[in-house]
This record gives sequence, structure tokens and C-alpha cells, in this order.
Amino acid sequence: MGLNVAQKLIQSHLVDGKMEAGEEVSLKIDQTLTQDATGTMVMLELEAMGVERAQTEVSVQYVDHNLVQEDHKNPEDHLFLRSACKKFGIWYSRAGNGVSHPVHMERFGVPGKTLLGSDSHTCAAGSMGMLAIGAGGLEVAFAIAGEPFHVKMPRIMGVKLTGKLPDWVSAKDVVLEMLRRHDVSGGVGKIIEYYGPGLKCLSAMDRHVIANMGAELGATATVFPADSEVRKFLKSQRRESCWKEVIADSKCDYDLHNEIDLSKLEPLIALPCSPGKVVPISEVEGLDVYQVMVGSSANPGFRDFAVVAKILEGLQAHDQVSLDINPSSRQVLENLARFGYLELLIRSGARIHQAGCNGCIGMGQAPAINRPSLRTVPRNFPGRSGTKEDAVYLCSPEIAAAAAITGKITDPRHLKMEYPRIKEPKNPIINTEAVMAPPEEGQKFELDKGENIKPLPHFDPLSKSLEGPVLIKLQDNVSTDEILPAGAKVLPFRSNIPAISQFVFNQIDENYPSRTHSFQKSGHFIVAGKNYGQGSSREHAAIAPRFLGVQAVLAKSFARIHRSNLINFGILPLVFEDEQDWEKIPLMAQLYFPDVYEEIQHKKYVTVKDQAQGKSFKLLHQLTARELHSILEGGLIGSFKRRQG
Ligand code: MIC
Repeated sequence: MGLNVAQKLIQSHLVDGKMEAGEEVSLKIDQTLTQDATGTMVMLELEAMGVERAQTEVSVQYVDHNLVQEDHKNPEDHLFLRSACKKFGIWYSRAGNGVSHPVHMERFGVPGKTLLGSDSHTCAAGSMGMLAIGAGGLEVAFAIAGEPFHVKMPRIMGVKLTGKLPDWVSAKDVVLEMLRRHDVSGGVGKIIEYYGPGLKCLSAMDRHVIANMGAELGATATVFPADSEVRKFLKSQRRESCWKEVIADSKCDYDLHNEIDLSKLEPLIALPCSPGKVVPISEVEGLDVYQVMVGSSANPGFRDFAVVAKILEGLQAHDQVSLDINPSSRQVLENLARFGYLELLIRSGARIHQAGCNGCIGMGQAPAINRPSLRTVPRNFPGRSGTKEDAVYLCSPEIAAAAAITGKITDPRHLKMEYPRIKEPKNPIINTEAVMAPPEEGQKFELDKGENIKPLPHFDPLSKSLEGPVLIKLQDNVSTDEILPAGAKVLPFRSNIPAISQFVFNQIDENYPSRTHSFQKSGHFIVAGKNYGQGSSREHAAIAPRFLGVQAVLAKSFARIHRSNLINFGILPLVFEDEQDWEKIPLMAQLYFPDVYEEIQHKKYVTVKDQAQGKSFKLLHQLTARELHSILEGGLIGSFKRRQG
């Protein structure tokens, strides 16, 4: 039996383990990516681990999230990151260069390589035939230190693409169709591999759109073959020498099968407040729109902006619509300017912002309460935009442009114009200066720690028993945006755990942090539903609760990255053996784990007693030997240090 692309990538990087679904595999990591909102922690972790220099082939630090400089905090983080890149031998992409994922694809992506990034959308690089995985910051710090990455071998879902995209339907609709079919946890424990004749009509950047939002499906990774389209892309970036064909063997198979006939797709839209609430646009056509935002890692291509510019050519954005354009990379912005599209956008009334994530992560551009905001971004979890009662819809650039013109949700096929098919420029500007190389080895650099850089908190090893109240009880699909909000108010504290911890669960229950005060030392618990911690990779959603005293999370199930983050910082992730038990543990229940330290080492489950009811429940810990070690030591840093002696 031949191998599919995912299997080939895993096999060529396998350090340990068997390629059998569910078995833990250890993979060699060739490249890492960090962004500023998670990178400050990664650099502090490298310092705490005593790492001297990056051991990867390439590690890149991007500054793309914390761009609004309302006070000293964000610029201090930028300076800290610049100094850390020099110290640890990491490439540096300065503020204004653009979103990590498209810039990585332009400058560093290489078919056949592995990439680990402290951002859930790292999977976007699967568009180039890479095995690209989002992870918590500490796991990326380990990869920078030369350690392998450990993950349960996913099942591979093969998605056969046939047909050709119709006019006014684009790559975003392909991934929205996947979300319509599989919802936000449909990809959990899976790698999604696209193949088939339909690939021919998807450029490498179109594939980036689809691979990027594999994160919204909860998938471990998304992969495309490195075929002639990838070669064309690399050639356009003057990096053709990096191309290597990575395609599936003709006799390969997949664990799961899916098929999409591209020619049958129609324009789709995800309703507030989940990327999984996808409907055909006809279901919401006519609704008033107050903001249209184009950009982000989900629609970062030159084409994605140029098509909006062409649709708007000679027209004005509707007077009630704020049309926000967030260029994805400096290079895309330069090319939009050179080839005349930027002028069209400016003329149409668009607001042009610097290249970066901006409003996608609530860093400015927050919408008005309950006023529909149409965005080409990847996610619309409640409050992520910076406005608690927001109404964010996810859509393609074509739908975004149509709404900008009419002020209403509009099926772009109803615009009375010809579909502008965009041709990539023949001779684009290639900006190789923007990202700065690390200095040669051997020089010594100090970390530049401004006031906003606070040391990593220390966490104690696990006690013999645990006791405390349940201070919050949650439903299914709680995202890390709800555990630890994004937005311009909170993001500047990403390098300051004590300060950011005061925002934990702010979207759901503002009083949670104050309730934890009496239990910060003695400990307390979280009870959650299914897919707990979906979405962003931010490890702060584990570190800050741990700082507030969380000892264990009792859930129906966990999202992959968040579960690892909990373990990495010594929080025990426990799964109800019987899901019905979720009902039986109320908020403020006083829980007692009499023998947790012994049980997790010798049994598959731990026992917890609700002291008021006198009832006991069994919860599965599902820890591998390596994970167990981390929990016993109070987190991975402790166990790493001990290992180093
Ligand atoms: C996101 O899109 O949610 C983010 C912001 O890029 C995060 C990372 C973060 O929270 O810093 C992600 O996707 O991992």
C-alpha cells in the first residue's frame, strides 16, 4: 500500500512511535513560527530553560498581533522580542510586515518540512506540502531547543476535490462547506488531506485559505500536495529552488473519505458566533451590514484584496459601512500599490490599515453592539472582536465586497457585473529585506526587558490529594477566546501573567477572578462541556487559570492544543467517564480528590468526591507517560530543568 502526503510527511520526521491512529508519535521539527502575542512567553520560557541558541533549521518571530500602541506595553514587547531574536538566533519580522502565516509562506515555507507554531493557524502552511501544526508556546520553545514534538497520530481524512469553482465562489467557500458539514470539532484528532482533479483550480494561496481554517475544524493539520501550483508560487517568490514534489502514492488510502464537487458550491456565510454555523447566503440576504473587514490569515492572498478592489472599482462603499482593509503582508501591500488596486480601494472609501492581524483579534476595529460585521477572518467566537455583544459573520472577499457596496448581506451573484477573475501579476515585487536574519553565532546579547515583561510564575508539583470548590461551570465548545479574551484591552498583558489573569472568563462571568482570591493557594476546579478550549493556541488560557489556582478541569472532552497547554502548566485535564455526570456536579460543589497523585500513576481514572452530596465520580485522565511526568512536576518547565540536571 502506498502512502498519502500526510503519512509521507510524518514518516520522514518520525523520531519515535508508530504511525497508528491514536498512538503517540514524536516528530522532528524543522521550522518554528512564533507571533508576538504568544512569542513573549516563548522567549521567557527559552530563558527559563537555559536555551542558548535555536536548534531548528529556521525559527521566525513575527510581530503581527499587538500593533496598537496605546501606551508603553506593546512597544516594550516588540523591543523584548527583537533582543530575544538576537540572543537565541531567530529571524525577526517587525511590526507592519504582516501576518505570520502568509509571510512565512512567502519567505520560509519549504515543501516536505515540518513547522510548529505558537498560533493555531500555523496549519495554513499545509498549503505548500508541509506538515504544519499549531501548538502551545512551551511546545514551540521545546522545538526551538531541538526537542521533538509529541502528538497522537491523527486519522487522515482524504477530501477529494472534483469540478471547478463557479464565478463568485472562492476558496473560503470550500472551507466553509467543510465547516457546514463537520462543524467546529469535526476535525479533532484528524489530518485533513485534499486531493483530486479539483486542486487544479486552487492556487497555493487559495489552498492557504482552506488549510488555515482547518484550525476551525479542530484538525491537527491540513495538507495539500506540493505540486506544480506550489512550484509556481515558489517561483513567483524567486524561491523555486526550495520546491520539491511531495505527492501521494497512486495506491494510497485514507482512514476517512469525503468529496466536494467544487462546481456545485455556492456562496456561504458563517453566522454569529461560531465558524461552524454555516448557511447558504440566501438565508440571510438583505440583512443590514455596518462593517466589512477584509484581510487576516484566512484570506491573505493578493487576489483576495484585488478582487474586492475590482468589484468596488468606480463605486463607493455604502455610507453606513466601515470598510476596513487589513493587508496581510507588506509585500502584498506593495503589490496592490504597484498594480493599481490600492488606489481603487482608497477611492472607494476603504480604510487602509497597516499589514497585520488587527481587527481579526480585536486589536482595534471593534464593531458596534449587535450590528452585523462581515469579515473574511477565520473565527467569530463571542466577543473576540473586542465588543462583547458582537455579531460577526465570516465570508469570502466576494461577499464582503458585495455588502460593502449595498450595505446589506448580498449574494455577490446578484451584483450586476461580470466576475472579475484576478490574474497574479507576472513580475511582482518581492520583499526580501523586511524579515531580519539573526546575527551569527558567538555574539552575546542581553534581553531587553521593559516594565511590561514579568517573570514566568513558578508552579508547585502535584500534591497527594486535591480539594476545593468548582468556581465555574461551562457548556460545550467554550473557546480560548472566552477563557482568556483577546482584544486591545487584554492583549498587551500577554507578557504579564498576574495582570492578564484578572481577565480570565471575562466574557462569561466577570466575577470569576475575584471568586478565586480565597482559593489561589489552596486550589479550585473548572467543570466544562465538550471540546473545551477550542480555537486559539494561547497558552495564557492555561497559565493564567493556573496562576489563579485551577488544579484540574473536569470536561466532557478537550480541544487538542488546549489540553496540551493545561498539561504543560500542571493542570490536570480529566474527562467524565459518564458524560451524564456533568449534570451532577453543580457550581460551587466542594470537590475532594483523596488519592490523585497515586491514582494517575497507577490507574486509568481518578476518583473525585462531591463532599456535600457524598457522591463519588470517576474521571479518566488519558495521560501518556510523558504527560504524566509534566503533571507530577507541576508543568513541563520543571520536568525539563530536572532532566537537564
Ligand atoms: C487567533 O487567531 O486566535 C490567534 C490570536 O492568532 C491565536 C493566538 C493567540 O491567541 O495569540 C491563535 O490562533 O492561536
